[in-house]
This record gives sequence, structure tokens and C-alpha cells, in this order.
Amino acid sequence: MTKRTLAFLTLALLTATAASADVSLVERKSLAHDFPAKAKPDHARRGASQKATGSQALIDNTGVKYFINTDITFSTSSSASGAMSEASYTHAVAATTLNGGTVSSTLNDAYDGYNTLCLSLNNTVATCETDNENFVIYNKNGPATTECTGATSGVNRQVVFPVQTVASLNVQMWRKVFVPDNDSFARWLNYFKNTGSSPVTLTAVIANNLGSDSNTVIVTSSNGNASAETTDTWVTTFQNYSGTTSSDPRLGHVFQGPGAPVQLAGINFANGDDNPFWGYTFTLNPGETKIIANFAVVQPSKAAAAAKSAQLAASPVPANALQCTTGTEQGQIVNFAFAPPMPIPTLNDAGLVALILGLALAAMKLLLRRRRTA
Ligand SMILES: [Ca+2]
Ligand SMILES: [Ca+2]
Ligand SMILES: [Ca+2]
Repeated sequence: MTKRTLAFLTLALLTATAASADVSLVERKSLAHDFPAKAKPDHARRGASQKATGSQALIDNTGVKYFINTDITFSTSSSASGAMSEASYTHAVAATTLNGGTVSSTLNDAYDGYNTLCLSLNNTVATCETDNENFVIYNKNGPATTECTGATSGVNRQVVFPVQTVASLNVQMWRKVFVPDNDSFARWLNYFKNTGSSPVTLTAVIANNLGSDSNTVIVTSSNGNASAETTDTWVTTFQNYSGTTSSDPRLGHVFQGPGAPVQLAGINFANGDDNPFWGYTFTLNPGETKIIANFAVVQPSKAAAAAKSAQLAASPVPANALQCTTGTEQGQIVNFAFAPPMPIPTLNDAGLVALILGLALAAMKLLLRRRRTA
């Protein structure tokens, strides 16, 4: 190999590295601009406000139909926009019985109002109430749109809710609700953005009304006991047997993943109480967006509800649970831990500069050695 050839190869290597780094920078920029399309309120087009309750229905791959509230215009503490009015099977399933057998039943009445988002203005995790000035409920903010077509169903799998501004905190919040067509669960992404110039500490509370009513029973939780604690990543519940059967599906409530930077700040979940709530406290720097994710599980047996909940709370988060999210969004989710993304090298990275210098040095050494042996 001649000196000229070696010099050319070194130059080509440096040029190629610089070019690939440029592409990475462009990709990063486009990801940083990711922001949901705002849907403009169009109340005139809508009829009675109640029509929007459960108006967006999505069915998962086991036939569970989730009824998602959109454009709710009345005051409510558990049936607001982005919450679910109900989840029920579209066909009969083998539901487990008290005696350990199964009965064919179209289980229904999972929810009377599930996963309403409330901002607690005094940073306490408490019951979200419509007439309480300490809460701002995500609600009354216009219709939703959909995105992310499912490969199996050909139907958009994610409902995107509009931005709601909380002016007193300089905070914007919005939500996305996803139901897969290749798996069985529902997922909420709750977004919070600090539009002000100083850090702000928020407490987000999730309010619920279960279909199991006063017969709500906690079956088990991630640490194996039948009580909900802030260290639990999930809890399962069901409507207690009437005789030997229960007509409601068995439910999983997935709050967080192990080792995540933001964990539950409080949880209130007790037998006989169909209004469990839980909450998270976190700080947003100016311009920062963070996401609190929740998963819901609907199954025909207690064992299946626990297994699916454990799967969704696993670390790292399973790929199916991340469908219809961008890398930027995954980085913004703070209550589930993700494997750190592969670093994208740039020309500013000290490591890459060292690598280029090392390669150049090696090429020069080779040149010198060739000269000496020539
Ligand atoms: Ca019920
Ligand atoms: Ca209820
Ligand atoms: Ca527990």
C-alpha cells in the first residue's frame, strides 16, 4: 500500500465518521420537536355532554372492549376525559369460580369510571373532588384525535387528548390512551410540561370508580400480600363471589416499574372501597416534560390478572407495552425504568474524538513503519 493510498483511506474514514455524526444530530433534533397535535375544541358539533362518555371504544386481542371518555363537558371526579367508563368482554370467556373450576361468562362492568387524572395543587395525594379547589381535573378540554394504526386491526390504537393549561402553575397537561391489537391491556400516558421559567413540583393523582363497588377485594400485589403499598408496582382486584361466581372481570392496576426515578407518593386502596386512588410527586424544570404511565389489566382469572400485571411492571418494560411511543416519550416516562438508550455519538463526544485521533495516530505509525522497512 502506498503512502498516498493510506492517507486517502484515513481521510475517507474521518469524512465518513463526521457524516454519520451529522445525521445523528439531525435525527436528535427532529425527535426533540415531537409534540402532540392539538385538537381544537368544537363544542358546537357535539350534542348532549353525556354522549362523550365511553365514546371511543377499542378492543384488545382477547376481546376486551375499553370505553374511553372523550370531550367530557360535565364535572366529574372519576369519569373525566381520558378515563374509561367501562371495560367488558365482547364474548364469553372461561371465568374462574370459587370452587376452582370455570364457568362460561361474558364478564363485564370492570369500571364505573377509571383513571381520571387530577392535579393536586397542595401536593398531597388525596381523594380527587370536583368541588375542591385543591384539585384541577383533566377535563372539559375538547375532543380527542387518534393515531398509530395497528398492524392486525388496521384501526388507530391510540387516543390523543388535547392540552389543558394550568395557568397558576405554568403547566400544560395532556393524555394518550393506548389499547393494543396484539396484546391485552390498556395504557395511559399522562404528560406534564413546565412552560414557566422556574422549577415546579407537581402531584398527579389518579382517581377511580371500580365496577366491583362495595364488593371490591384486593387479591394480591407485587410483593405477594393482599394490601396496596407505595412500594407495590401493581395490585389485582375482583368483585367478590356471589355464590360461587363473579360476573366482573379480574383486574390489574399497574402503577410503576421497579427502580424508576418517580415512585408512588401515596396510595389508597382497600377492600370494600371501589374508589381507590394513587399519586405521584415530581419536579419539572423550565421547559421540561415528564410522563406518568399507568397500565390496566382485564382478565378472566385472578392468576391471569396477576401474571399480566407482573409482565407489564417488569424491568425492562416489555416491547409490546411501548408500542406507539417515540424514543423521546420513553425517555420522558419517569415512573417506569428503561434500559438506557444506545448513546448516539456526535463530534462533541470526547470518546469519538479520542477514537479518531487514535485511528489517525495508528495510520501515521503504519506509514512510518512502512517507510523504515522500505
Ligand atoms: Ca360489578
Ligand atoms: Ca362503582
Ligand atoms: Ca402489597
